[in-house]
This record gives sequence, C-alpha cells and structure tokens, in this order.
Amino acid sequence: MCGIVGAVSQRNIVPILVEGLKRLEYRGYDSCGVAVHQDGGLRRARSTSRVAELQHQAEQDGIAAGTGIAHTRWATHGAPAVHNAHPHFSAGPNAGADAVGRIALVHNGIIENHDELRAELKARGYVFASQTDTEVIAHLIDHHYSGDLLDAVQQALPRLKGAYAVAVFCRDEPHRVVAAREGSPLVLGVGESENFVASDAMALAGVTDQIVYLEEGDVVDLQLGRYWISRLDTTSGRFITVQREVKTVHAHSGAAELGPYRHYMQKEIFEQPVAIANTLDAVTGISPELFGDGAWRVFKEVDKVLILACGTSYYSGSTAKYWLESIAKIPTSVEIASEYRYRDSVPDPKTLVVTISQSGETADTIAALKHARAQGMKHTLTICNVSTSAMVRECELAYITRAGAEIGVASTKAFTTQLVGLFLLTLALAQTRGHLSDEAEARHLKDLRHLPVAVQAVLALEPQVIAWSEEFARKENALFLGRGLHYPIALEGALKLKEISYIHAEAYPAGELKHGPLALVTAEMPVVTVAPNDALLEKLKSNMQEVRARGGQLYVFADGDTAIESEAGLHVIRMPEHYGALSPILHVVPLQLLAYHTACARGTDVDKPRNLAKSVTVE
Ligand code: HGA
Repeated sequence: MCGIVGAVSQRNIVPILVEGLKRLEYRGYDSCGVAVHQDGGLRRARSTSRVAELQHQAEQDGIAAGTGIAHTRWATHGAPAVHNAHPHFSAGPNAGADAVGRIALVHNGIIENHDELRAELKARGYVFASQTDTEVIAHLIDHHYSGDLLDAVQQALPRLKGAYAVAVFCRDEPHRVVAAREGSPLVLGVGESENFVASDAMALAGVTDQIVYLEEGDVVDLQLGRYWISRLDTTSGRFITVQREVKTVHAHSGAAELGPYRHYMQKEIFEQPVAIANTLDAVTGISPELFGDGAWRVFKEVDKVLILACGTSYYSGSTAKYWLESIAKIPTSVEIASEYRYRDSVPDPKTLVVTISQSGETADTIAALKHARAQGMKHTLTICNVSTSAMVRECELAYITRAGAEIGVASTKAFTTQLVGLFLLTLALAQTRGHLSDEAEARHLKDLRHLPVAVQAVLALEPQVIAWSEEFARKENALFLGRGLHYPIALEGALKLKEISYIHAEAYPAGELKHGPLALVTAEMPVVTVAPNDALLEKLKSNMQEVRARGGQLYVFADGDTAIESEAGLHVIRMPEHYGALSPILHVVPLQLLAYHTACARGTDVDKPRNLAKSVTVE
C-alpha cells in the first residue's frame, strides 16, 4: 500500500519516479500522482487510473525536471478522487485562486489531529482543496516557511500526531527535497551526484543500491550530490545531525516476470515448493541459534509465547499455537495486533513476543510489538520475509523466510514459509525445554526436507480443483470447516476466498457447527471441509453427517487413508499423503487454488482485489 518516490538530480527524473511507482504498484492503490519543479514553479499530474495512465498524462503535459516526488495512494481520509490524490500543493493564505503553489508534498500514513490543524490553518486563511488529512501537512509547512525548507519541515513535524512518511519540495528551492518518517517506512537512496527517497528500496532497484534505512523520527535533506539526516534531540529540543550507515542492498524488482502463469498469485502458489526449500536452505539441524545470537539464553528465560499478527499471518500464528503447546509444551496465546495494542492486558516479562509479517512493515503489528515492549516484555522475535524491514530491525531475534517477493495481494507462499519458520521455532523451543529427543529431531527434519516434494504433489491436484471452482463461482456464500490444527487452515481458506472472489465465506471449528452456523446450511451452501487423517477424524465425519442430513453440499479435501468416498452431495479430492504435524502446510494449498480459480471464473482482479492493499503500512 502507499508508495512514495522522490528525487533530486540533474537529469529528468520523471521516468525514474514513474518506474519506482510501477515497482510498488502491486501493493494496491486507488490513485497516483507526480509533481516536479519545472520552469520556476510546481507542476503535477494526478490520476485515479493506473500508473501507466499517469505516465501518459505526464508525457503529454511535458512534465519533466530534475526535482520531484511521486505517490500511489490508498485512501484513508477522503474518497479516491483526483483532487484527493497526492502530491498536494500549498500556496499560502494570500496566494489567490490562480496561484500554482509553493509547497508540494506526498504522505503515507494518517494524521490523527488533522481536524484540529485544519481548523487552525483555515483560521489563518488557508484554503483546502481536498478532504485528506495529508493536506494539512502541506499548509503547515507553508505556514512555517521563510526561505529554508528543512527548517519549515522541522518546525511543522512536532505538531503532527499519528504516522507519516513524507517527501516535500518547494518552489523557491529548486534542487532540494526534504523527507521524514515517523511510523511509516522510508529509505534514502544515495546516487552519484543525485539522491532519492522511497517508501521501499524496491522502488529504487536499478537506480541505486546504496540505501540508508531511515529511523523513526529521522528527517533527511536531499540536495544534488549531498544529504544530511537530522532528528529531534529531546534533551535540547533541537534537531541535531546524525549519521546512518549506507548499506548495499540488492533490492529485487517488484516487476517479476509472470512466466507461464496468468496471475502473480498463481505463480506464487506454484513457487511454494521452492520457497519452502529456500526457507529451509540453511537449516542443518535444530538449534535456537537459527533465530540469532543469544537465542538460547532468551529461550531459556521465557515460559510463555505471545504471537502478534494480522490477517493471514494471524492464521499462521494460530496454527503455530497448536504446535507450540503440543510439541514444545509452552503456553501460547495469539492476538490480532490491532486489538492487542489497545487493550489492557497482563504483561509478563517471561514472555517471548513473536511478531509475524510478510513485509515487516505492517503498521499494527509494529505498534503491537512496541506496546508489548513498553509493558516490559523485552524478548522479541519476528518471522518475516524481508530482512531489511522495520520489524527485523526492531526485534531481538528473527527468522527470515525466503519466499521471495510476493506480488499478489492475497498471501500464499509467505503463509506457508511462515509456517515453516514457526515449526522450526517450535522445535527449537522444544529442544531448549527438554522436549525434543534426537530421534524426534531427526524425524521432524526429514519431514521438513520432504515438504517441497509433498507440496509439489498437492499442486498436481489443480485440474480437480478447477472443476470445483466452476460450481463455487456461482455461489455467494461458503462455509469452511476444520478441527484442531486445521481449524486455522479453514480460516485461511475462507479468507482467501473472500479476498479475491468476493464470495462471503466463514470458517468454523467443525464442532461448533451445531451451535449456530448449521442454520445456514441448505442445498445452496457449499461446505468446504479440511479432513486430515488425524485423531479428530471420526469427530469430523460426524460433523459432515450433520451437514449432509440438512442437504448441504460437502467439498472435502481428505487424506488418502480417511475412507471418505464421493457420493451424492459429497465431493472428495484426495490429498496425496498424510503429513502428521506438518499437514496444515499441505492442506492450505488446495484451498489457495480453490480461491484462485473461483476468482478467475468470476473474472475479478485477482492480484489486486478491490479495496485491499499489500503491506498495510497504515493503522
Ligand atoms: N491518509 C492519507 C494517506 C494515505 C496513504 O498512506 N495512502 O497511500 C490519505 O488518505 O490520502
């Protein structure tokens, strides 16, 4: 979600800005824009269409210059409309209706005190052209401007409450962009006699690999071939210059090739064997050190696990709870990050706080992590797919999944590799706590190593799933059932279906059926059932009977040896093998395929489902 790219150069940077936006496009957005310093003033193009259309518009209007900023917006305040798209301009209270503007600004995040600031600025004579919270920042900087943009930004920022990454330039200073972050990601890209900012290093792939990860509260002043980073020193109340390490980052391009696939989501589902193999690549045995230096000491100190996550990551955490309690015998709770961060909870310093995030930039999860730490829980670990992300930098320990760039908004390979990371965590905690014999370790490792082959065999079920998806595409509702370890898999299957096909889907632990949702079951209701051959199989079969007795249509993903056979109203796809504790990693794959092919049959925008965005960097 939300992309920022900015540059100060001597060459025309519009192609770089547009290309940067394209690399971030997969994250989802509803409008986009670019502004440059040209012919002594500010010029911009904005669109509620795709970045390609913005590019066309900018070319047609002859927008070309060496200093500029660009943005993809995912609206939080104000409708997705051209007048709300960034960059926003401020022209000062007495500029008059024809004034072209003095300050240009793009923003990711949310300004919580925008109402108060808007009232204040209106009273000073500022006229608002949008309904966004962002516009107050542009006017506020304009209000403080008296010839030095950095100074104006530094004066304005302490007035803002909420989260932001901003990039701004001024009509009166042609070769300067000032950017700042607090709660939203931002990097500085250092080039040869030119400098860049972006909300993700991926936007600068091919432009520069010299990256500074700006820290919370950093303000960067970019000029031609020079930059300074400053931050507020709370003791003196002044901004002081700080040094940050420049890292060489080989950021992958977001524009990965689709190859033979129709959509990135399909490609990513099929990449899972490789993603899992890569995630396990460095694992030669189980040890706490897989999670970083000092992990053994931390694992010895903790006697509880608290998992914090959102969306699909919450379901990988929910699956891990079953593993952690049954294998590592450690009490585990899983909380939705946006709930945990605001509720009164009972902190326990002997808790290992585990955050899960594909991007490592999920705003709610980062805030929940900080909340846990502020409550005295200092032991933190993240399972994350981006080694350079804020989450990895914030946590004491980490396991980096190697899923590669995930472009489709609906997460697939990030989920299964998270499960691999969480299973390794379970084994490492079990070992530290004396619950992992050498024999059990060897058995689990063997199963883990065989996983890519096992997932490949499940992917071969695609033609059978396609046949079902034709039926599903005609439905408006679906129920998903699972039990135990596979209940979170049912939840994930329902989430996938609703995200991309827009079919209303609910998941229940199968034993709950008779306590309410059975009332929904008719011949029109497809009931997807995850049926591994585990200790709960007989119970699950009884739950399936409850559905059959009410005329419901069952679609069952059954392990080979479950003796569940197809009959009228009972459709079965047989899974190639039963996989014990790791079975959820196999069982989620056909559910991903079902959602994908159902969405294709309904003709939705699979990789960019409506209203959703990738890496949710706003609260
Ligand atoms: N709150 C601002 C910016 C939202 C955002 O980060 N978009 O990418 C708005 O609604 O415009």
